[in-house]
Amino acid sequence: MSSTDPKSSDAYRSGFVALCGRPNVGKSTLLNALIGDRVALATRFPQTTRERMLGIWSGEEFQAVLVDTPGIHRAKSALNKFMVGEAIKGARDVDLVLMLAEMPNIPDAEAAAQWEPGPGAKAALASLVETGRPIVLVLTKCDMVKDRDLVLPIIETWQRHHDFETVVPTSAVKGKGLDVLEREVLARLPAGPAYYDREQLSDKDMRWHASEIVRGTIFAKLRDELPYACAVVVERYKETEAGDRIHATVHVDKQSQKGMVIGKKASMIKDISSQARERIGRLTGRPCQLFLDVKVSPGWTEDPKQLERLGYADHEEDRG
Ligand SMILES: Nc1nc2c(ncn2[C@@H]2O[C@H](COP(=O)(O)OP(=O)(O)OP(=O)(O)O)[C@@H](O)[C@H]2O)c(=O)[nH]1
Ligand SMILES: [Mg+2]
Repeated sequence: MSSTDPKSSDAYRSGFVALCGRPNVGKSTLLNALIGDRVALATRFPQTTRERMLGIWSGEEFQAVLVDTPGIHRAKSALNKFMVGEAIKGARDVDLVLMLAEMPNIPDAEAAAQWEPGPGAKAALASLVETGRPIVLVLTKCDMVKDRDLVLPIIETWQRHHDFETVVPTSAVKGKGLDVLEREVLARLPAGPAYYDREQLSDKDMRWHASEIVRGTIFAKLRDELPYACAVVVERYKETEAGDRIHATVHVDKQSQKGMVIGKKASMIKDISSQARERIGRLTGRPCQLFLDVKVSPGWTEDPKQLERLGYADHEEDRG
């Protein structure tokens, strides 16, 4: 490596940065906005992210390995307990935690002065403080507030709850505040070489992304009818000259849900398949053939053995 290579230069900074917070606050959307590609599944439904995923954010002088985590919430089922466990583990060994909290939708200055974070947000903060890592508070969805003057009192209230490194108001969908966030993150990364190739965007392989894309497509089309009932397992993924051939199984909880996923004259499953195929193709840059099977796996979200079989297993990752 030559001395002009930024990877070997002393000025180069790198580290792990966790994105944590309550479900649906915009963690995955922010990760996608920072790295400039839709690698993490982000939907309007809470508890979309189920496992930790690394998004690799490389700039000219830094590489921040972003750890997308599931939302922190009071978990009941085995699946949800697994998800919250993933979130806390995601925050444990990082250089910096970004705690994301939604900018509250408040009408006026009086309401802003009286606003307090809810019990769920306070509990999420408490579990992050316990990790002992430095925490930057990121206020998300600031495009939703009409009056910018309402942001300051919210920042001040949050600061009474914890001595945050700093607080950054953002809007991932409008790209606002991301340059400030970049500076604040960069200032807190230790000097060091890149952990990953700078072209790489995530630590997961296409098999994993394909299953997430199919799950996301099902969420978008059927989520109101199919709450948390589906898991997608890619059985075979073959790359050929003509494109990728993917066989996947959609696992649902009940027989009636199988009917919904398949639809009348298989119209729903065909729709899901063609949309997912297109999105997978966009990510790989190659055409793709997708074959979906639907299987009933009763009670899978409650059964640790089935969870493991469907890919939700506790696998500790080494750093770097
Ligand atoms: N208006 C607005 N909506 C946003 C912004 N960021 C995220 N959202 C929306 O918030 C919803 C949740 O976004 P996600 O990124 O999936 O949230 P998450 O925190 O990863 O959610 P879980 O993985 O379920 O915990 C989606 O509908 C996003 O489009 C933003 O900056 N502004
Ligand atoms: Mg998410």
